[in-house]
Formats: sequence, C-alpha cells, structure tokens
Amino acid sequence: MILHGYFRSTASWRVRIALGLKGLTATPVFHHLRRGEQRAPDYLAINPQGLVPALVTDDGAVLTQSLAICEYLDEIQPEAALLPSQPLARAKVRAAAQLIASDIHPVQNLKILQRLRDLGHDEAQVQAWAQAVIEEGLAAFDALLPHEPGRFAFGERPGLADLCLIPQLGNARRFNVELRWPRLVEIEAACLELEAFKAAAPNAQPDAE
Ligand SMILES: N[C@@H](CCC(=O)N[C@@H](CS)C(=O)NCC(=O)O)C(=O)O
Repeated sequence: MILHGYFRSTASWRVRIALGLKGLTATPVFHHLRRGEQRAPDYLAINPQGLVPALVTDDGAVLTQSLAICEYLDEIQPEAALLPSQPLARAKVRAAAQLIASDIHPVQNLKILQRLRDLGHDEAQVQAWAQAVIEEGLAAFDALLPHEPGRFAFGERPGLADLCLIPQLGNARRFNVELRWPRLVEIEAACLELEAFKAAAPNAQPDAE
C-alpha cells in the first residue's frame, strides 16, 4: 500500500495511527501542502479533491477520506478493532470521530484559513477563527465522552475517536488553544505511550521540518 500524506496533515496523521494500531505498513509519499504540491496534476489524478491522505491499495485501488480509509483498514485487519462490536457503541464512537473530522477540522484547515485571508481577514482574525472552532468542538467532544473511567476515549482500547482526537489536540496546540479538558489530556498521555501513536506523530515523519 502507498499512503499519500504530509507530516503536519492531521487527516494523514489519523491514518498513520490506524496503520500502526493494525500492524500494517504503507509506503509514504509526501506532498508539501504549503508549496501546493497537492494540486499538482499527477496528484489530482489520484485524488481530484487535492487533499491528503489518499491510500493506494496493493491492487491499485485509490481510497480517499481519512475515516473511510481507517474503516477500510479495520475491515481488512479486524485485530485491534477500531470500533466496538455493538451497533449503539459503534455509532457513538463514529459520532465522536465525526465531530472532529467533519465539524472541527474542515472548518479550520489550511484551505479555509487561506480563504479567510483572501477575503481580507488579518492574521489575528484568522487565528481567532481557528481557535474558536477548535475550542467549541473540543468542549463538545469532552462532554460527549462516556462517564465511565477508561484509559482511552471509549474504554480500555484506543479506537477511531482516539485517532481523531490526538491530531486535533496537536492542531489545538498549534493555534494556542488552552487545553482546559483534563480528561482529553489524560487520554492523549495514554495514547502517546503506544508505539502506533508515537510513530505517527508529525515530528517522527521523514518529511518533518
Ligand atoms: N475530510 C478529509 C480532509 C482532508 C484534508 O482536509 N486534508 C488536508 C490536510 S489535513 C489537506 O490536504 N489540505 C490541503 C489544502 O487544503 O489544500 C479527510 O478526512 O481525509
């Protein structure tokens, strides 16, 4: 498999964590987002959205969208399941993951922040926008977590919600959002004890700057 990504891309980071948790490997191909390499014609032929990640399977199939990729990996390698087995519990974990992947990240990603600048907003306004989106979203994520204690977001095993949370906390730090949710910081500490999370971190990637 080949994983098209970028060290700082939170969506690629999710897939790197999933690969690690599953004990799977993919050859990384990096696209420098700040240089616009995601919009090069040869990459647009792979992902017409011009976004990373994209996973190319050994059969040459192209998968896009980080959560779809993570669920695909979960299905081809059921060990170390990323989702619980019961429908209700699965829906709750997916909801938490989508809270981040659908409602926080897309509203504060590179493309949107650039649009705000293009519309004439100054850097302070752009930062304030990102901070507000992340702050509001993480507060809701924290409130959504089950009350039962567990090392990870949903129990004693890391899963889809954790692999969304850890990169989003990384983004929160980049935008100087105060991490005022002790439970989220504890979950992060538990995750970062695991090799899959350590190896997936942006600064552990060959293209890190
Ligand atoms: N919903 C997509 C989001 C992908 C996405 O926004 N990727 C960002 C990096 S985290 C990107 O490629 N940005 C490039 C750009 O905005 O031009 C997913 O989960 O895979």
